[in-house]
Formats: sequence, structure tokens, C-alpha cells
Amino acid sequence: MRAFVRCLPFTLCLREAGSRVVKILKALQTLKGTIKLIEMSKQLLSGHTYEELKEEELKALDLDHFDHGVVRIQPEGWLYPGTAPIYLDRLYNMEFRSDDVIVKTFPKCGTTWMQEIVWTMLHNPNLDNPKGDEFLWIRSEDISLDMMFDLKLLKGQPPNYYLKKFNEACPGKKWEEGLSLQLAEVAKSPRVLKSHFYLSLYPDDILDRIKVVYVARNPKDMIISYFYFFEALKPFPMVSTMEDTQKRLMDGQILYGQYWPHVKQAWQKRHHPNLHFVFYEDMKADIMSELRKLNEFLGTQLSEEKLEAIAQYTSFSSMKARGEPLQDDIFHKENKRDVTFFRKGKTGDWKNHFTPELQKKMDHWIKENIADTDLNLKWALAE
Ligand code: PPS
Repeated sequence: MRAFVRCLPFTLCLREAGSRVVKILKALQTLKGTIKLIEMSKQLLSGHTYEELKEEELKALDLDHFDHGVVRIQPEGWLYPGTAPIYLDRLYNMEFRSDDVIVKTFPKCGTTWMQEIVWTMLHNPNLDNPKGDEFLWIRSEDISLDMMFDLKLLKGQPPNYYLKKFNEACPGKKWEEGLSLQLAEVAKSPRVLKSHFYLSLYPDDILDRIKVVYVARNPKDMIISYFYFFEALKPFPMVSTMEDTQKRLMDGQILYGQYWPHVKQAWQKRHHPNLHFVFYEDMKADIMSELRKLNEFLGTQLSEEKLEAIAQYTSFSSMKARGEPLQDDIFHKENKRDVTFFRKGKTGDWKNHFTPELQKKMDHWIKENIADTDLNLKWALAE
């Protein structure tokens, strides 16, 4: 007993130490649980997961230009700005309207051209709607744009024309909670929305709910356009050299992800009555024929005469003459080259930009990627 009493402080001490260890273990367990929870929550409603790119990767890929970094959407590995997961989940739950039309493309494939065509066919068939004079990108919302407002070059503020429109259309609301998405919520029907997001990032039944016009373009011309566009971002060009950019496209290491899955996801659905698949090259070759098909798809029933007028109104030269969407404060003016959004609007510009070695690689890459499909892109090859 005496011995026990003598040992009591030691025993108490041991007990106390033991309970502390238990507490620490419990805390660790909770921490592990929390970490696990955080890891688990890196899952999108579409079922995709995502991970943040490390500092070195961002630098190596010329992508260290976003306040919240860049994420890789898995399993495919698509690269998007770090805030994309928030907007992707918002988009997944978006209330679409049955008369919505989404113009969907991989970037630089002819989105703006198609947006203007569809908007004009639906809202301005007589070319007398005063709204038609408004800047296209604010009368036809880009529901994949919000993530781009995280660009460091914007210093936490979207361009003025977007803010102005937002404050007018959404009084009392905060643009930080999704500028384009909120603008889309109040937009007049039928909405003509733009999106660069993959079809698989939307709910599975999206095509049963709305119409999608998908535009594909020769990836060789697309990457030239992409290079010039991102090179113009001042002072943070998200591309280094043309050659690097071409290689990164083939490696699937450019912002917005990989070209082929984007096109193939839409191509696979091309027989769905609510998906209309178009090639930029076909639009260039015979715009009237493409407008007639669109007329049917959209149910607009416009006369041949009206379609002719729309073809003219949406031609490259007309759209360019109506105004450049690039803002002086964002895009280089001092780099001496004529940096414009409506750059050339042609097919085959790649012939002026690829080394013979890269041309060969690109052709191989195209052949490899269309081998398991009935996508006929013979016209995209050099030979
Ligand atoms: S974006 O930023 O991803 O929305 O760009 P996007 O609109 O998809 O593509 C830009 C390229 O499309 C050309 N463009 C046109 N081509 C023909 N006719 C018309 N009306 C037209 N409007 C835009 C634009 O010039 C870009 O291509 P490049 O090769 O750079 O000229």
C-alpha cells in the first residue's frame, strides 16, 4: 500500500501522459479525417477530380499567371485556372432553359463567329435590332469565362465593359460570385451561351435539355490562333515560343486541356437531334450551306435572302469592322505586331508557321488520334 502511495504520483503522471497520448492520437485521427475529407472534396459534381499544379510545373508550362494557380482535372489531365472547380460545380447545377443554345468549342476554333451567327439568327434576323450594336461577348455570355478573371494581369477586377454590364443587369449582386454565370441567369431567352468546357463536364442529360452547336477547327490553325491570342496578354503571356506551344498542344499541356477528347466527345454525339457539329473549314468554304443547316437545326425558318444578309453581316471583314473585342489595357500594343482578335480568319495559316519537322509530328499526331474514329480530317494533313 505504502509502495503504491509512493508510486501514486508516478502512476498519475503515467496516466496523464497516457491520456495526452490518446488525445494526440485522436487529434491526429481527426486531422487525418479532415485531410481525407479535403482530398475527397476535390471531386467535381461531374465525377471528375482535380489537383493543384506545383509552383515548378506552373513555371515550366508558362502558367504561373493566376492568383489561385492552375488545376489538373482528372482522370484526363485537363488544365484550368485554379478557380475552375467552383464554377464547374455551379455550371453543373445551372438551371438551363429549354430554348438555350450553347456554342461550344475548344478555344480559337471559331466560337465568336458562330456566336454572332446564332445570336443574329435568333435575335436580329432583320439586322435592325439595336442590341446587335452591343459588344457580342456581353449579349452572349461565356459561361466558361469566370475562371479567367483570376488572371493576375486583371489585378482582381474583370474588364470594365463586363463590370458595367454586370452592375446594370445584376444590381445588388457581387460579381465575385460568378460574373458571367449571374449575367447568364438574367439574360433574355433564347439565350445564346458560349462555353469552352468539355461536354463531359456537364450533366449527362444536357443534350436532352438544350441545343448545342459544336465548332471544330483544324488543330494546326487553332494552335496558331491560340499562340497569338495568349502571346498578346500583357504582361503575362501564357505561351513562350510558337514551337513550344505547338508541342504542348500535342502533349495536352496547354490551358483548357486536350484538343482531341474535346472534339471527340461532341463528334460521338453528332447524331443527337440537339447537337449540331460544324467544321470551321466548311464554314469558310461554303457559309450559305452551313447557314441553311443551322436554320433547320435552330428552327428559325429564315428566308434565303435573310440568310444571305446574315452571311454578309457575320463575315470576317464585317465583324472586324464592327469592333475589336480586345481591350488596349490588357493586350500588348507596344510589341509592334498588329495584335487583334480578328487576326486573319483563314484556313491554312499553319503553313506559314510550322517547321517541316513539327509538321510531320503534327500529322502523325492527327492520324494517330483519328485512327479509332470516322472523323475525316485528311484536309488537315500536309501531304
Ligand atoms: S475564342 O477566344 O476562343 O473565343 O476565339 P474563337 O472565336 O473561338 O476563335 C478566334 C478565331 O476565329 C477567327 N474568326 C473568324 N474567322 C472567320 N470569320 C469570322 N467572322 C471570324 N470571327 C473570328 C478569328 O480571327 C480567330 O482566328 P485567327 O486564325 O486567329 O484569325
